[in-house]
Amino acid sequence: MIFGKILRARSSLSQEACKEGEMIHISILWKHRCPLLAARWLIAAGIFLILALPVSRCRAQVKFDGIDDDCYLDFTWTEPENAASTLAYYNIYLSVDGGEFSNYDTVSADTYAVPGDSGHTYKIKVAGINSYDEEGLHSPESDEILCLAPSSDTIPPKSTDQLTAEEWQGAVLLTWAPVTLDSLGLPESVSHYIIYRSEAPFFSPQSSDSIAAVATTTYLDEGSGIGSVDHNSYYLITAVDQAGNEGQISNRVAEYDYTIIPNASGYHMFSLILDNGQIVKAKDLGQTVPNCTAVKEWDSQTQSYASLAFKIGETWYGETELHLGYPYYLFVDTSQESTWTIVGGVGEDPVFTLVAPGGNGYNTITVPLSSTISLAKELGESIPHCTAVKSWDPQAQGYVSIAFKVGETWYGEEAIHPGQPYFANVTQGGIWPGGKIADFNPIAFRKRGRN
Ligand SMILES: [Ca+2]
Ligand SMILES: [Ca+2]
Repeated sequence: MIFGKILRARSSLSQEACKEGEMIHISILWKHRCPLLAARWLIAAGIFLILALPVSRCRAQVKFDGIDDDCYLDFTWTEPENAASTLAYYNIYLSVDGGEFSNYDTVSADTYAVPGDSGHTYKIKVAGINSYDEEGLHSPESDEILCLAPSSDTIPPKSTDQLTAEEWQGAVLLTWAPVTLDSLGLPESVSHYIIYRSEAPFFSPQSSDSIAAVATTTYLDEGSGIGSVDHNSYYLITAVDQAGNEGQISNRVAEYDYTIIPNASGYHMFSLILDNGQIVKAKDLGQTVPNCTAVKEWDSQTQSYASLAFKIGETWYGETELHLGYPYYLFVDTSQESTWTIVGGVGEDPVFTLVAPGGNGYNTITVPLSSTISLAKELGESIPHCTAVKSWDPQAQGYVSIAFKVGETWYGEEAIHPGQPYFANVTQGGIWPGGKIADFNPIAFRKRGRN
């Protein structure tokens, strides 16, 4: 698709305008490549010229022509209706960078393409020549046209940290603020945005990850993994300017699903793995999960469960602030299998302070989205002073041992999934992951999601 833009034109001349003879309109066509295709563009100011020729009646009809994808300035004018009998050709006079006009070329057509060099300005005027080689009056000068070739803009657009995601009718609706500056903070003309999707949370976008290019600031992905616990979709976008420079990546957003199994009544263990900006307190989480009536957490200091929120009638109670990335237990009463989907911002990895009151203690953890751990025994091995790892079985309403240590050897071949909660026993206090206390700021984390 090619875009051409006419800056100024007049499609017909009034009879009054044709006082002293015959006049011809000249217009310039300003054109550039389709932004979606690529790189070149010309910034131009329009012109229109009136040309006197030794021919008869004036009935101008402006014709626009020359839409293509190169770096040419196409001037177009209209031959008077009765000029054909006397008009032989036109002289083209060209001025570069405000210099003197010189006879640049001749043309028998009523259009002429001046090859433009980036950063230079061009003006033309034309004069008709009749069959006796007599030159008519020169037309007025065109406006000055600045040519900006593709190579002149090498500064990519700024990245956005304003990408948000929400669920909309079973699809992921992405929304972002328009990018209006380049990476230097100067005004930028963005041509389009590229949307990338991957099942790897912290993927580096490749062209194969791009799922769409849009000029708008929203995108609805109907091919997301919503509803599938085995396929979760992670997104980021980039902005591309008119010259084809692609900016740095945006913040990341995602969808993530947990299975709700049919249970007479029982707890599920979910992690608040994404930030949708709306689940802040315990009661918010309870309200979000279908058929949920209570929210608890594991208190590792006392080695017991603590109630955080509950529902009485239709009213939820529970003002405790939750921690993004942390596991919670949700009491769900449903006879149908379903999924709980959370859609929102991907934050920094949570960090867990593990405790061992009396020299032994269980702690709840979430395997971070950035984790590359794939087996339960590797998870156990990565946790300082860990001796056993369990997962919650909502069907049995109990824990299942998935990894344990005998002597110095870890056993446990079960697959581990980022974003999933686990129960780990330690014999001394420690920090996981990372081995040091990270600067985890739940508020900053929250800002990355949807506001
Ligand atoms: Ca730019
Ligand atoms: Ca999914």
